Amino acid sequence: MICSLLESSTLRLLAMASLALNIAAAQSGHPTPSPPPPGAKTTKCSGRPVPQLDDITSSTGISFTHTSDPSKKYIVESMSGGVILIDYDRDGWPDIFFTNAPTVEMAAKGEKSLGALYHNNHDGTFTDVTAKSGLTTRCFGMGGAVGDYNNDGWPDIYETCLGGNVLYRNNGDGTFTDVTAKAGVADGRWSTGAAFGDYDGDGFVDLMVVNYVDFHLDDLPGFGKAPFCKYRGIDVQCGPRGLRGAGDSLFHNNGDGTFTEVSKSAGVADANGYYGLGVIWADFNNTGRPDIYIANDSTPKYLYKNEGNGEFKDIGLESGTAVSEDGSEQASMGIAIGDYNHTGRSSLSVTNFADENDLLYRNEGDWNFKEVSYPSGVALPSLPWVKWGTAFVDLDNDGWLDLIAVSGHVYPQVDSLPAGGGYRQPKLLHLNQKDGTFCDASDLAGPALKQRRVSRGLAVGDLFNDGNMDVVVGDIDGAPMILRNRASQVAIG
Ligand SMILES: [Ca+2]
Ligand SMILES: [Ca+2]
Ligand SMILES: [Ca+2]
Ligand SMILES: [Ca+2]
Repeated sequence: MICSLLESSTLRLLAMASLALNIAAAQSGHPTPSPPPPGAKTTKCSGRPVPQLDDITSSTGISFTHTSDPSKKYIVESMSGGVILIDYDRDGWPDIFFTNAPTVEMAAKGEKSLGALYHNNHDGTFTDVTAKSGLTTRCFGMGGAVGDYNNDGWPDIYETCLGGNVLYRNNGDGTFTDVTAKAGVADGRWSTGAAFGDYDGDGFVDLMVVNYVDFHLDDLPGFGKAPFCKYRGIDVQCGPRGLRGAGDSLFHNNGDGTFTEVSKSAGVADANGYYGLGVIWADFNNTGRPDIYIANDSTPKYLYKNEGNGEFKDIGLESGTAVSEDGSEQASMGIAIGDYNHTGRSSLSVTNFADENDLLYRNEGDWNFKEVSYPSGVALPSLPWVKWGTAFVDLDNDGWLDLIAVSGHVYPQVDSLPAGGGYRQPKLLHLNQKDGTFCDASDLAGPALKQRRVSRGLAVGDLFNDGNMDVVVGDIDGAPMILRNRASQVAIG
């Protein structure tokens, strides 16, 4: 909220009132977002080094390509493309797992997809070890999370899917075993985001899973057939507006390899059926007990405060993190978390749809967040694009977190429109100016970020142990991108 503490309660009341209006408007098509505030401008980075992100994919040996139906007639075909970094063999070098999803036509014939695990060979190349790793349970994959659920020191993988998620136990010898049934964490709905966090302090990580639309392959919404299946006058896939949402799951870790689903008693079941996409655990008020933040598409976001007794309370609206400053619910595809302004508190950034700016919620402490998207400089450059995976990451090693996001539209049909960002889109890079603001370096970090792609997943890590954080991007139409950060080879922006 861009206002003082006293003013903010008034603004939030207004926000709640306009929220009801927006939910009504949301029943048909895309509501019109508010225009940028007067005087909003982009600050291009200048007079400073800009880290160069080189596309080295072709020399890495990574040949994975996401399965794709080019027409994307169903929303479920637009939402995959997750990527996970995991040092599964604990050799000190991050390895990469890409999720994959079939087309609806394939799924109707009972076909599912195989993701891909690539082992980091320490020399800039990777080897496909999917088959021998046992990460071979096929599903309609989306994203996932890494956590050591059984405290044996080996990181395990949870993959989210449509119609049944998968928990892979890391056996510590380069192989995994699908333990979903024993662990009781399949869910079975259309799961998108997942995250591990120990909310009750018993030493075992618990698992929050968010679900998107109540989607059934045997009851497909007809392409272009209803008002909510139109975009700027053209026929597109239906949803999420107009479709039923799905609730969320919290799996409490019993400490014996099994979990118990406790979302109702914990207060995080999402009885509203909001369209969940992203989830993170973060200890927003530094009590040692992590809270939950959930990005819901086209509906208010949840900030679940950990009450310390196994229960959570949604304080999204009161905290200022449920909607934008003007009370709009937005598409909310990705979440980044980080102390970008060195206050000791975790702030939040959320990526949004085209014409909806990305959000920066500055954590002021005491559960008060200020939306500073425009004044911080991250909003305006984001407006043309449909943004997904995002992260706070210090790409130039100056000790201050920068912000990166990847983009790509959901409707291939937008290429027939005379205006707009198109289906394939570039990426966004905001460099931290150490004063609470960011400058735009999206077209200064080398050609890779400017290349138009249909990106979804984003993971950051030091792939080559050279002290520079690298970037891995999962695309839904085509191959992923491995972006090597050559922080030492800088261009002066
Ligand atoms: Ca490794
Ligand atoms: Ca483990
Ligand atoms: Ca726990
Ligand atoms: Ca930085």
